[in-house]
Amino acid sequence: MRPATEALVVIDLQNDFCPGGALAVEGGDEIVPGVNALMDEFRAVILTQDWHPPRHSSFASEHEGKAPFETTRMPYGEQVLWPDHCIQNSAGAAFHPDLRTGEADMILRKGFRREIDSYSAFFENDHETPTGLEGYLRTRGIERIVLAGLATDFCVTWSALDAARLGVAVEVRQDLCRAIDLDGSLSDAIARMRAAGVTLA
Ligand code: VGL
Ligand code: ZN
Repeated sequence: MRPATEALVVIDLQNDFCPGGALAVEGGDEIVPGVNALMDEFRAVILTQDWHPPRHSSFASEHEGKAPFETTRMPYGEQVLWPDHCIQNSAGAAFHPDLRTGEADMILRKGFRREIDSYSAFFENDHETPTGLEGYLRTRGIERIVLAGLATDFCVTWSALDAARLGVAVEVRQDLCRAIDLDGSLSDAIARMRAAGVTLA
């Protein structure tokens, strides 16, 4: 058992990011058994859930003439446009059916404001609007997090970089993550995590 100062944070292990889902990540479902097993080592387990209202501004379908995986300029910066995914209360937004959700101390939902996307578990994509996770970790005395989940090069990386910026020690279990990998986004993400001092296991 690990010390109470460490938490496992499982990012977006939801049906829409698994094979057959709206924004399927190759092999996304393969990590479920390993993530489940890892939960037994931790005194604190947090799950995040991508949780968009219908017509969310990150959906390509909201931008005329745009296709999924193209980008657009939003007031807060460049935004990749996605297929409609993880719509609140839909089957696609549910956790993978084999994930041990009962082990979670907290389930953190993000991306619920229509006008702004939220990849990171800590901040929305403006890098300013907090989700509340920092306060949760600090008030529980958690100083180190281990990350697993989907997708390596988006929500996992953005969460890891924010943790490092906040002074929370962070390890990414690459074997328990899978990537979308748009135009080299995975190698880019790994380089940025390395540079930020994230432990890549
Ligand atoms: C994610 C794209 C859009 C993720 C979420 O979980 O990595 N990616 N929404
Ligand atoms: Zn999303």
